[in-house]
Parts: sequence; structure tokens; C-alpha cells
Amino acid sequence: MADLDTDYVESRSPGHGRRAPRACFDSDAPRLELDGPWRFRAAAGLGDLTPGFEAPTFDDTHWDRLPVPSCWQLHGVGTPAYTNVTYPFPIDPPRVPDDNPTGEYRREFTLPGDWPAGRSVLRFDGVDSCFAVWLGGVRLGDGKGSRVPTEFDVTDALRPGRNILAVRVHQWSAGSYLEDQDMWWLSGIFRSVRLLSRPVGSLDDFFVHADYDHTTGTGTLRVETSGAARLTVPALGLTDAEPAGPHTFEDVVPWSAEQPHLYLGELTTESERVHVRIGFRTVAVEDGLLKVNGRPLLLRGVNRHEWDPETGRTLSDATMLWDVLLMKQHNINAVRTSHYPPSSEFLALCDEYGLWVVDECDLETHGFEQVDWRGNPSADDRWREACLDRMRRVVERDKNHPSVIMWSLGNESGSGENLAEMAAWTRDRDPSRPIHYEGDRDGGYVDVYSRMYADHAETELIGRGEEPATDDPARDAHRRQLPFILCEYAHAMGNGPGGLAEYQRLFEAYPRLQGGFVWEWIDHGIARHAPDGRQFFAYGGDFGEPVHDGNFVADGLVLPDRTPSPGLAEYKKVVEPVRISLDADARIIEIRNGHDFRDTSHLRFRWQAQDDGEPRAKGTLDVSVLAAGESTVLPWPELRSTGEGERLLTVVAELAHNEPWARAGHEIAWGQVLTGEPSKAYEPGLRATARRTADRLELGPARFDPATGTLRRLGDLQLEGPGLDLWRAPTDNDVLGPRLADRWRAFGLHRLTTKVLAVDPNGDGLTVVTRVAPAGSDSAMTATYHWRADEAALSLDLAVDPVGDWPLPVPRIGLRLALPGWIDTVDWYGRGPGEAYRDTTAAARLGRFRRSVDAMQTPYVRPQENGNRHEVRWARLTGDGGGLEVTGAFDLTLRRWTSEQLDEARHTTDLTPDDTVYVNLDAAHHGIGTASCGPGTLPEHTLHAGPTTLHLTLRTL
Ligand code: IPT
Repeated sequence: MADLDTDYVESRSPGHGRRAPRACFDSDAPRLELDGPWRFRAAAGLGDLTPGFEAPTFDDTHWDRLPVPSCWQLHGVGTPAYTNVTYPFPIDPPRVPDDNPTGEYRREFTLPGDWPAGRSVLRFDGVDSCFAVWLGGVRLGDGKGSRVPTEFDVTDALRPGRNILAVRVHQWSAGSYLEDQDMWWLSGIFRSVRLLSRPVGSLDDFFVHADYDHTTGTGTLRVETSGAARLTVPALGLTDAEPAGPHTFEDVVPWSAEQPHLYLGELTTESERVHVRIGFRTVAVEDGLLKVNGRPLLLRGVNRHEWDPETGRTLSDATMLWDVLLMKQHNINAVRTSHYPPSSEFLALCDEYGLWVVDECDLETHGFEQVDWRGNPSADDRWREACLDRMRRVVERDKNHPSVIMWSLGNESGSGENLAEMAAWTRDRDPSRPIHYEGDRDGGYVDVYSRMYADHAETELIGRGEEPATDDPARDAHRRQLPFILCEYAHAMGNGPGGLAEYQRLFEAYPRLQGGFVWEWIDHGIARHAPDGRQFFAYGGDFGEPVHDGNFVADGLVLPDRTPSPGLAEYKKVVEPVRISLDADARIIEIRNGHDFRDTSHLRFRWQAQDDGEPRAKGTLDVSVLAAGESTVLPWPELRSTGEGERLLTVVAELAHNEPWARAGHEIAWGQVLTGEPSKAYEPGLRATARRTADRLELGPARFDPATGTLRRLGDLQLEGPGLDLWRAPTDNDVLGPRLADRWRAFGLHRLTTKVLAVDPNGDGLTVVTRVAPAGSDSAMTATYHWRADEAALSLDLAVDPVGDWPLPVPRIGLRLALPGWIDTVDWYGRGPGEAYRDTTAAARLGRFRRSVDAMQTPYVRPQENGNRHEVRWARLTGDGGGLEVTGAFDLTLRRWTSEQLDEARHTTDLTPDDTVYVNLDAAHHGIGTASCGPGTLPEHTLHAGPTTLHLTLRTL
């Protein structure tokens, strides 16, 4: 009889026929990996199912194939859809649309002849969003909870030899109401499927309790097992011991994210050896602080979604390792697994390489906010079991990972009794880990006060314990005793985030502020190709979704292909665990070890002295080993400076030896200081007189347009401009939040016109006055250009003065000029090597750098202002035809398209070089901020329209 019962789809029940949740572990018991190509048929909905597809005799040879694991929308079946908060279907729980894409999967496998007697378990690590399973035509059950495992006991259905597994997966189900995370809606069997032999006498489950007493250095080990077993941990001297102990060990090496020491062992039964990895650590909230092993933590974290631009939420082991290595290499020490438990393999890597993990339940009901939380499952008893079930499955699966230091109930699910019950169950099951949920603002059932996107000022108040009172004094008093973390902050969408350094200063100043998790690790762009074959990354709306949230899905510190964005470089510098401060007046170097646990014996310190960016002397510093929290002061080394130019001292801390996550020499931290006066730029000496004829206006090596006073040629170099430029292609932080970019456009900053008021050649050079203003407004900027020259060089004094009202910040104040397209390289002395704006400068050090024009661009998923190099002293823009040298003090961008083209582009492939290089030489920029979700640009980084000057010298090369 065809099994077409689909009632489970719209049932709130988490599933039927499943085994109780338990730990995920490796053992020597046989297993059969069922990943690979499966037969697949895409059905439009529940009315389009294949009767009898589960029968072993069913002929599927005409069906397509689909890899397992995978997300079917990334294999041409249906299309991805992105919404942040909004459910992409009517809110009518537990019902879902009739249009419910359903995948019918089949695969055959052969049970090995030596498969042991005992039980067999079929394990699904992740199926989105709901499924039913048959083995040999026998229905095993059904399940929901996309990112938590589901197991079925298949002992009775399993046959010797050939077996047929059939799975029906539905895109939408009642479970979808609990999975409204800010990410692509993707479906399918997206994590591995395995058949596990559970031989007679094997272990079903175990729970490792490995506590560390920091006052005595004693480790206490207790392993609860579901049945009789023996425990062997050679490095602890345990051989075939009773797992329950408790076993105490003097002087164990504790586990921390900084030094992730694992003791490898085995639990053995008569039929199985189970691998265990033990990390001794004790997590506690004590004296209002979150502590591990007696020390308060400073979380330098990121929110990590699982993402790959080709395979979506199906990640290879190599990709997970890549994430961990990149994080470790960038001084990141913590991950919040937003907003669901990741693959178990990822947590195993966190145990091994060392990252603190806040493990979050697969629960988000954010879309109910849009109906004033009416019917929110968190507060509805009928959803109680579904909520609790998810929590149990995370805790049971992940309880043996030392990296997991907190459980999180979920994200953005409002409030309600079900959350409180999830917390209560968790506390009872695992009292060793604090509980997190940002939605519990009063700390009624959680152990830390957690917020998202609180601005700097409020964060500081919280740091002082002076956050605004609510109307419940008792709850206020309770909350004020809790440690504070920002579970999300510094929204890394597009260019930015700005303001990171200012947050970190607060975290380091107030003990209650224990750091946070940048939103977020990776841009979830989907790799696609333009008609010309170039790759770009798609975002919301690119698949014709009727409801979508555009590029809000691209807000990570790494681009979709995991290229670190400038935001990651900035974060690495801002959170560096060693602070190197150089004092030019006192001529001292102060080094502070900001690790929570680790001393500095793994580091070596190097210094380098530069004159105008040219290395002059270098050496190593003899720094005594500093314990965590200790500092030392050293005298300056002998700099051997020539005394010429701008003198710099740079000190770096780098790995002295290879670590599992980086090689010796990998840089951890640095400090830099100017040790002398800035150098004097070249100034034209002789004052050439400007000469004007009917069709010519000349000054030294320069030729200007006689009518407009625009520079057209310098020596042999053709150019256009420079002219006043106030515009930038709005960043995501300009566009969203308070919508500054809309104000800019309303004011007309993107359509300024220029009126020439004077072109005045004189004995002292050439003076050109222009008035730059938008149509329909009497606000303007007067730009006055004073040009002077000798036979070799041209100098410019620009004065910009606002006229009328300028009631808004301006994007930039500076000059834009156009150079021939053969210019392909830039050398500069200034901050670099990466992009920097006034509130994202921490990672940019002074030095000499070289990049191609193309490498000066940051290919943000949605094109926007990028690539600025900050505080440049000189730049040489060169190519086969010669080049141009610019000297002064300016910010520099170069690109092969205009800001207007950048502004119009929706994807990187919309930008095509023409035969011009556009150069911006700026006196100032408006900061970047993080207004796309969070505070905007801080007052000190706001660019107000005001009198501005810029002095430059131009020479051809
Ligand atoms: C917050 C969400 O928790 C997170 O998933 C993500 O959507 C982030 O915003 C923005 O990218 S919720 C928001 C209402 C603060």
C-alpha cells in the first residue's frame, strides 16, 4: 500500500519513531556512509507525490540524481530565497503553503556481510525542513529540526544484502515556523546520512564531566555511561578504569581556547571502542563575571553561519577547517553558532584548535514580531514539545565538547514559557554550562546579560552597571549582577564595520563587558556567472523572490569565497591579545599580555626603524615572558636613523614556533609610532608665470583649459581634472538604518554641477574659482584652486568653503581626476596595505606599499565605496606610459570606473573598466559606522561641511 500519509508536515510534533537524542561520537563499530548520489524526484507539493516510491521494487531508473548531502536549490531544483525576518509564507501556524516543494530521494545500499549482530541506527545529521523515512518499504518515522540530528532504529527493517532507503523531504513544514533565521531558505538532506552498527554491548551515550580546580590545579573526571564500560586515558594514567570515578588528577593541563589541551582516551565495552577527547575546564558565572578556570574571559568573537557560495549550508571538512584557521589567524577566540548548531565536525575542530563556543539551538521565530508576536510559538503551549525537543537534541549531541562553554536557547524568538522551560531542562541536564538567550532581557532564566547592537554609549553605561532602570527594581538588581556580552555587534555588511576600536576600548576598560561577537563571519553570497562568464555573488532578489531582503545576507568579515575583507584585518588588529604601545616622548615600549590564560613564551618580538618608510634598522627585542595580564616596559633600541624624513618605529609580536593554526613568524600584534617630525614634501621653487593665449593656458609644465581652468596636461601626461568631489557610492551603512544616503540624494550631492567663477592667470601662478552646487538649491561649495609651478612640478592649494546651509554630513571632501587607462600600478607611502577610513584605521600601518590598480579594489558583494588608502604622504601612479607623482597629505582611491558607475552597479560584474583610471585625492571622508544594523558613525568621525584645505604637488614620472 502506498504510504501517502503526510499529516506530520503540518503537525507541531517534532517527529515520530525517532530514537532519543544522544551524543555524537566516533567508534570502531562499523558504519556505512550513505552520502553520494541518490535518486531524486522533485515534486511540486503534497498533491504531487509518487505513490509507492518507498517500495523496494519501485523503478527509479528514470529519476534524476542528486548528491547527498546538498541543498537542492543549488542543484537547479527550485530557487534559493532570502528573507531576514519576514516569513516567505502567510503566518498561519502550523499550516504551510500548498506549494510545498518536496524531494523524493531513494538509494540502495548493500549491508556488508560482516555487519555485527545487535542494533542498527540510521542517522541524519541535517534535513531541511521535514522528512519521512522508509527502509525496505517499512516506514521508520518522520522528523523536523533541520540542524539537529535525527536517528531511527532500523534493526527490524534492515536486511542482509540489498536495502532500499527512501526519504521524502518537504521544504515547508510546521517546523519552518521555528526556523526563521536570517539566511537563505534552502532545502534537502544537507548533512550526512549514515548507518551505524550498535553491536550488542555497545555504548549508547556518555557524558564527560572534566572539571578543573584552578586553585589547586586538580582535574576531576567523571564519565557517565549508558551501560557498562571501561575508561582508558594513557596520559592520565587511567587504564580500564571505572568511567564514573570520580577520578582526580593533580596538575592536569587545563583546556582553554588559548591552549586547547585535549587528553585522548577510549571508552571500551565488550564490543566497541569509543574515542573520547577530554578537556578539563570549569565554566562559572561568579562575582558577576563569566569565568573559565577562575579567569574572566574577554570574548573576541564572531557569529558564524554555515556557508559556502557553491554548496550553501553543506560544508566540507576542509571548509570548516578553513574557517577555524582563518579565525585563529585573525585573533578571534570565540564563535556563536548563529543561529543553530553547526556540523559536529566544526565543534571537534573548535575543541582541537581552541575556540570558545556559544552553541545555539535551532530556534528562531522572528517573523512573529511583524504581527506583534501574536501566536509566537515560544509562548504557546502547543509548541512546547517542539521547542524542548530541539534544545535536548543540541545539548545531547554536543555535551562532550570542551569548546562549548554556553548553551544558547535560540535567537530572536520573543519571549515565553517555552524558552523558560528549555532553560530549566538544560540547567538540570547540564548544570556545568551557563545559559544564554538575548531575548531574556531581565535575566529571568539566563545566566548572562546579552544584547545585540547596543551603541557605544549604552554599552559604556552597562559597563558601569548604570544601564537605565526598568519598572521592576528586583529584576534590575538581578540583571546588574550578570556579566554582559554583545551577542551581536559591529554589523560587518559591505564596507566596515566602523567603530570596532571604540567598542574594544570599552570592553577592555569595564570588567563587566566581556566582549562580544561581530555580526557576522561570512557573506552568504551565492556564486553565479554573468553572461560573459565572470563570476559574481548573488543575493536576495536575484532569484526572483517576491519577498526578499536584498543584500542584507552579505554582512560578513569574509567575502563569500572566504577572502578576508578589510573588516577582518581591522578586527584582528583591534582584538590583538598583546598590546604594544610606543611612547615617542619617553622613548619606551610597553608590552601588555592581554591573553586570558597564555603567557608570551610562544611569541617573539621584532622591531624595525624606517625613515619615510625606508627600512633603516631592525632587530629583536628581548622581552621576558609575561604571564596573562602582565606588562613590561622596555627602552627603545638604537634606531640608527639618518634623521632625514619621517621616522617610524614599528614593533611586532609574532609566533616564535609553528602552531597548529599558523606558522612561526605569523604576526599577532603590532605597535607603531612616529619618532620625529613629518618630512617636508617637495615644493616647487621657481614661480612660473601663467601664460594665456586664445586657445592655451600654460603654467610651467602644465596646460589648462583656458575657459574652465581645468588641468588637461602635465608634461606628456594627459589628464582631466582635478575637480571638487563630494560624492561616494553609498556604502551599506550609508544606505540602511537612518538612511543617510537618501538624505545625500535628496540634497543633490550625487548630481552636483560646476560653475566657473574665475580663471585668473597671474604672476604668482593661476587662480581658478568654481562654485559647485546641486540644482534647485542655494547651498554650494566654493572651490578655489591656487596653482603654482616650476619647470618640473605643479602645486595646488585648494580651499573649499561651504555657502548656505549644509545640515547633513558629506561623504567626502576632495578632488577627483581622470588619468589614462595604462596606469596600472600604485606605490605609496602612507597607511596600508589595506583599505582604511577614519573609523576603520586600526589595521593600517604607515609604510611603503605597492598594489596594482585592480588590487586596490575591495569587491564587496554589492558594489559600493571601497579601497580608500588613508593618510597618504605620496603616491606614484605608473604604467607603461610613465606616470604621475602626487605629494601632500591625502586619502587615495583609484578605480577603473567612476563613483557614479559604482553607485549604479548591483553586482561586481556590472562594473567594466573603460580606458580611464579615476583617482580621488581627498582631504577628508565621512566615517563608515555600522548603521546598517547598529550605531552610525560616531560624532568624532562625522564629516561636516566646513572650510577645508588641501595642498598637493604633482609631477610626472
Ligand atoms: C539580528 C539577528 O539576530 C541576526 O540574525 C541578523 O539578522 C542581524 O540582526 C542583522 O544582520 S536581529 C535585528 C533586529 C537586530
